[in-house]
Amino acid sequence: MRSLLLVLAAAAFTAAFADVTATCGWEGSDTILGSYGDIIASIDTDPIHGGSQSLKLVDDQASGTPQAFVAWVTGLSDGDVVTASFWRYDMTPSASPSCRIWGHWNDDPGDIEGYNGSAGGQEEYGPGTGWDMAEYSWTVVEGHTGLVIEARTYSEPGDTVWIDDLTVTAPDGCTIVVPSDAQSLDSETWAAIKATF
Ligand SMILES: [Ca+2]
Repeated sequence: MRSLLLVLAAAAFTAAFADVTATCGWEGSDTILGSYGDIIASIDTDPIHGGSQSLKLVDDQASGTPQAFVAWVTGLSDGDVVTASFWRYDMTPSASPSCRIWGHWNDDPGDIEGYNGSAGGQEEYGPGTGWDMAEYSWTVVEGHTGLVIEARTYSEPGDTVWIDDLTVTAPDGCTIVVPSDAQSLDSETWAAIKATF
């Protein structure tokens, strides 16, 4: 929680339009905030986009599209815009495994598992020639107050993608939760965040 607050405070003082920004490079031991479907998330050291670690996602279900929750934005109002990006890695052009950035509404600020419908996401699956940046912007509609940002994997069981260098920007006054980059705060950090809701 401490690192998150520092990020938010720094962003609030420096952003031109008073947006709040949170980042994650998976440089600590936190992996993901939650998931839908069966996906195995772990910290890896090859390949990496920045720093010395990345997030490895392995599809662990027979069919469908597992989702790894990588960020959670609360305090939203209609018309607000949330933009998120991360770098994704696969080496299979026009074939699985692939990865897209996606989102769903969650109007319960106390439960990351809440679900209030798909918010849509990225159309294209990337070139599949190494690292490329996946980015999407959502505009809040229909009274939604929270958004969970997902890394979706499109793959067969066992297929693997990596992601790194997540950035999420939301209007001033919103709260953004991302996995902590702090090495020593890992499990305590997320527990503390959950306890505050
Ligand atoms: Ca990294």
